[in-house]
Amino acid sequence: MTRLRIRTTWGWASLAGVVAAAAFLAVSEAVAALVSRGTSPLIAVGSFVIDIVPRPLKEFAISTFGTADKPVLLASLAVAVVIAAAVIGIVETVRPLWGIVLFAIAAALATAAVVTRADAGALAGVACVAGGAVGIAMLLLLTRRLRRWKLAAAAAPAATSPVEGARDGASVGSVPRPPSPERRPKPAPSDVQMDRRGFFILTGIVAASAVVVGLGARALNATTASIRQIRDALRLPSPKTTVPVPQGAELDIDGISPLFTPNADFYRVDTALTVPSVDPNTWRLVIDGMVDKRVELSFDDLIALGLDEYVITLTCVSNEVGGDLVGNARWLGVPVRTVLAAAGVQSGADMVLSRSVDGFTASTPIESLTDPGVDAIFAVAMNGEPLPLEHGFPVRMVVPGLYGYVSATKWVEELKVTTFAADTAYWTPRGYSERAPIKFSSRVDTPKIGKPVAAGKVPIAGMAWAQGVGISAVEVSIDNGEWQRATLSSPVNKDTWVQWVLEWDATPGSHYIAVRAINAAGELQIEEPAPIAPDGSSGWQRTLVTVS
Ligand SMILES: Nc1nc2c(c(=O)[nH]1)N[C@H]1C(S)=C(S)[C@@H](COP(=O)(O)O)O[C@H]1N2
Ligand SMILES: [Mo]
Repeated sequence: MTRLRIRTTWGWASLAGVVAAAAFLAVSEAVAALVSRGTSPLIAVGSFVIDIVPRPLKEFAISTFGTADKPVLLASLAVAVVIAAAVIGIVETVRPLWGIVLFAIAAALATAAVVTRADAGALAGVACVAGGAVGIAMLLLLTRRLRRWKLAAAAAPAATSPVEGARDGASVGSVPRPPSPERRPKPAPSDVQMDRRGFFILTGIVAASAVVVGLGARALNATTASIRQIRDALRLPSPKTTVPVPQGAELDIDGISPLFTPNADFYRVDTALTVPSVDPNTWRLVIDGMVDKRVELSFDDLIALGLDEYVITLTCVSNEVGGDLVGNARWLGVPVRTVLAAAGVQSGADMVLSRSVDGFTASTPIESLTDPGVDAIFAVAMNGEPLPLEHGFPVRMVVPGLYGYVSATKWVEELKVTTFAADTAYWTPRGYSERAPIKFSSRVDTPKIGKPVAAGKVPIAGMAWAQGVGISAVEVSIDNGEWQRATLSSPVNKDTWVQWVLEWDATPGSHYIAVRAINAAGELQIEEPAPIAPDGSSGWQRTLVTVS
């Protein structure tokens, strides 16, 4: 590689380094907004540095700057980052690839700092790695451009830039002379000028994009973080009623799903690119459409209606037979019918279109929301805590017996009482049915396919659900043998899944296991397989177990 002299390039080279670093931070922050919801690599690295600052220095900072110690430390960190980025830019310009190596080391250190933060998690590390890759690409791009310009300038000192031209000739403020073609033979933009312009344009574009993306993502992450704090500080009143869990509701079997799905393990399905940040203090629920009077409720208004506990198993239409897009939780909420009654549903309405702050809509048959026998609720708590942000904070709907996409609107803000003829929900034009009751189903949790078990007594166990009706039996067939009745856990209610188990004397070899449920209405689970679209999968799960 041709050598460039630092003296002629250091300024622009520093700029290239700083802009590449800005791209790194912006992309990290943006990816963090998408994948790790509110955790910020920037803040994580800052906190990490604060944590590792030696105690004497920390004490010096506190005694010198008082409560401003953290901003001062962060500002020093920012200055350090700018200096390091500038040095990397210079190194990469005069010694190509060495700057990249330094940049990669810095990005790796930042990633390590981020993933070791307890509150950031591995996904924030992914954000850092993505940012690092983009930063390196930008550093490469910008310094290559800069080298092209500077090398061309060094090779052609005569075809010089206007700045240098001004130095040897016309002085500022002098009367412009008409250009004389004899003395100035090259008025068209030279290669040097083109390369110079190329570098400036590219630097400008990358810098502007980094600022826009970075600030946008930072704002988004900051909002999410502040809503998270509001949620953490929220104290909900105790429910008026709770749901008793009967003896024997939970079987003690290795590998079976727990009766209540912990929030952290609860499946999440939504169309939201980033989790909506909804402040309960400004949130409003509007009931409008075919109603006698439009109703608007604040979060406090809703809570003031009184909370009751419900246990309802939620299921996604995208759940394949044997799949895990199903979960069970204790919810605290208010019946939807109470709120609809306050608005007064007009005759002729057959559907409620619920709308989320993010534009998602669900079409729920009105009887599922008004029937006193169906516990359709506005839920505000899940398993003993306010709804997690990703599960619809501050308020979502939960309707037993209907797939989530036609009922379980998260971050709900409006219920429009309407008709199926007049309104269409989000998934309806996208290949899914406008009505979608849950097809009751059963699944094997253990033994798992690909996980051999030892011969002898082996429990075959799993879950079964028939929301709104209940499960009356689960049957298992081994190697196409007779259907045997499994033992069921005591159901909490008809809307909740049950566990089942069949003790099996496993003999070495491969065995087929099939499972099917019978609901409390005496109907047999549909045997005919169906894909998830348009209204949910069906079929009996058949799985293969290896016994050694
Ligand atoms: N706002 C909004 N609510 C939504 C969805 C969505 O995409 N956006 N998806 C629905 C679907 S398809 C399902 S299965 C459930 C999933 O709820 P969960 O993510 O809390 O498990 O939410 C429903 N509510
Ligand atoms: Mo779903």
